[in-house]
Amino acid sequence: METNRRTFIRTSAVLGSGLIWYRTGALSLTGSQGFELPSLGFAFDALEPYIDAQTMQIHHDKHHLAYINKLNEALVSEPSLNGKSLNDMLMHLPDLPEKVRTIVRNHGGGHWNHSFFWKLLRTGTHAQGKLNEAIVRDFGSMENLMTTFEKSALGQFGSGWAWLVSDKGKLLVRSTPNQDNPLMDGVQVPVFGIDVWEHAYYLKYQNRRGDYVKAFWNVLNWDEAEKNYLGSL
Ligand code: MN3
Repeated sequence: METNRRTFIRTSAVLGSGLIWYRTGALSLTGSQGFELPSLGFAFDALEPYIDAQTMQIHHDKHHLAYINKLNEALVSEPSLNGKSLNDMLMHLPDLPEKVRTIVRNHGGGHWNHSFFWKLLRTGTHAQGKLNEAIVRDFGSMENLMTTFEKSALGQFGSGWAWLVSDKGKLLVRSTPNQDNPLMDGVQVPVFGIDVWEHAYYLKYQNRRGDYVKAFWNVLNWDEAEKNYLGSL
């Protein structure tokens, strides 16, 4: 009995210090020692009725956090990666030690993609500026971009993401499976993307991924997309 209790206390102490270690680690996306869940930046119900509050809460507080925890757990065993940025690791996956490569790809990819995605969600913005000009130049019209993007999001079999990417300023639509992202190819810069895992829409839209993708246009933060595009030039 006493032994069990002592074991319990010791285990709690270890878990406790682990939590402190995560909390005091480097900031999200800028270091590999304890990545942290970034704040969503808006209320869970801010995107209603297009994306419901319960989906946002579970998606951010449970799914995104789980990617971060798994990533941190794996990196504890690989101190050679201390101080490397997540971008750097994702852009050079083949250079990573094999024992953490898949975890960084899946869970580091998950952390990057979701951190990117939250900033791209806001109602009431409109396409303008250089990005809007480039969309008309490369797709002919906004309608054509939307159709192409929706097709890509619907055509991604199973879980994944659809993206608008900039390849040195030229815009392209593509999709990636699982938590892969365009950084992993090392050339293209994501301008915006949509999470088409079922956890992103199933509570509200069930099997109707197409309705969710169409609703996305109402919550896409074009100001953030413009920033991403300008950063790619
Ligand atoms: Mn997701």
